[in-house]
Amino acid sequence: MEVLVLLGHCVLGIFVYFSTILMVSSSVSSFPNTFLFGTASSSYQYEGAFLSDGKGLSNWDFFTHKPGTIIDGTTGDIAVDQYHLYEEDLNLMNHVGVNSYRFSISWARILPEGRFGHINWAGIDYYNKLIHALLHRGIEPFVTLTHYDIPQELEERYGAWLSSEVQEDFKYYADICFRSFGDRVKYWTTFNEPNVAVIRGYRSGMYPPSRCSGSFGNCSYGDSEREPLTAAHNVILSHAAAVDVYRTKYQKIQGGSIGIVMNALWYEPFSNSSEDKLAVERAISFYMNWFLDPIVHGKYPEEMREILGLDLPVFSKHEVEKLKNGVDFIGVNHYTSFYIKDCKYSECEPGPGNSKIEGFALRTPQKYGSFIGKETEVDWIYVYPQGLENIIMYIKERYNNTPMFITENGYGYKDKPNSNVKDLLSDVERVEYMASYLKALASTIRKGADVRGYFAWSLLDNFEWTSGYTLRFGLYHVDFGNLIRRARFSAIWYRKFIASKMKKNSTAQVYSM
Ligand code: PNW
Repeated sequence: MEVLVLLGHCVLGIFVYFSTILMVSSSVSSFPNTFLFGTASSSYQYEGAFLSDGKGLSNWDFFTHKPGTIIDGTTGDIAVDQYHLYEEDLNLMNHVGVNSYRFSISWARILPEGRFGHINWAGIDYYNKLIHALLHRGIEPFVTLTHYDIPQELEERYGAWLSSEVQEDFKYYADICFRSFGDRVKYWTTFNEPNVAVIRGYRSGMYPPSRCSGSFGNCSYGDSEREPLTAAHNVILSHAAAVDVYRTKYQKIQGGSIGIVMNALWYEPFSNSSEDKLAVERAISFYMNWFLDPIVHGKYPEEMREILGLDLPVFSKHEVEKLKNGVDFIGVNHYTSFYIKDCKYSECEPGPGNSKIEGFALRTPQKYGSFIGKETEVDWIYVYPQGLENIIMYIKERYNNTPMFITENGYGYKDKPNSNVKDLLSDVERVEYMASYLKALASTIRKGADVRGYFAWSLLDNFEWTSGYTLRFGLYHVDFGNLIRRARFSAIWYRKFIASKMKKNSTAQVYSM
């Protein structure tokens, strides 16, 4: 019915629909049979049930309940209520035809007080039911241990990522997850975008624990030039501790793999000058290689050491040994690209880009009035599919073609409260975006990049962090009044796309009781 309404009403839609199918059909053979096509989500943005069945409070529960933190004053208390509606959502996934689902576990649902309290068996039970329901449908679970949300207890006891104590907590939590779910979960990632979490948590203060200093933001506490480095260091060592547990206790028996998910932007130099080109290298290092270099090569990037000196923590010999080759795969969240302008050798105004913690590189979406790619309704997304190709090839070279997954890629619209059903569902620009990025992805595979999966962000509209419910990233529209889900044009398009590229069940292990 909705299909008819959409196609009937939207001539432009039909045109784009067929032209995008044609656009991508040339790459039919680029995606291997075992390729994972899925959608991605996270516990805080989807689950709701924030106090149900013994769950503890997370840092995000705490943060969203403080007035003035979220643009529309909302919280993830209910979100899309996947905690109760997961069967319905998995049916939608089956309808789209995905063979994988990326979700995250709520740490505070499993360990309400971190390692200082009890295991919440009701939480374990929920994820067991979810995993069972996925495997029953031939959908492979792809699990993130922490997607920004941590038990608030850790914040209050010792300042979470600012203390090395957190490594013990993360290791303890990871061990419980591997032990409880690892017989069925074959893809694990430790962190989602720790670069975004520490930059927004400790440099700009936009995210919990709202710490920053000086002109970096408006916070009561913090040190924007140092704390992000300490937090990142503890994240990296926590990652290494969890990988060590997995490799020594579980991997041989369970046969899965483990990685980390980074937010990866692509940057083009603002000009052809060698200064701007060097600034691009620094920008990538200060954003992504900051975490990946230690995890893969055992040390921080040279550019960071040079600029930050002793502000940058040091790994002990023993830690370096533990760190090296600390991933089986790299998860890449990629949405957009920016220009980079040098602020090391060139004069820049005081303000964004002009600090050592940013590597003296200024990020800007436009040069001389023209944007790097088509603007969207989300103020940080510009459509530049070449950026996906470039960042994948960059990661391939720098990290010895470690297997990669595109763990997020997606397109958002502003919420328009008074739209009619037809407008709510005809997301033509999203289809164009996805088709162009998937085409760029196919090209990297043809060029030899070992990319093994693609997850669209996201199946459903959901709680978009500090933007609350004002931005919509879903292939399905969600009415937040009654939680009804409705297929958008993009859901139907993705279904056709996947059907033309893969055989279902090729990798999913069907689990039966
Ligand atoms: C991701 N950037 O964050 C998160 O993993 C999701 O939880 C979120 O809902 C999604 O993107 C959409 O916003 C990002 O600077 C943070 O390009 C920063 C960027 C991109 C994505």
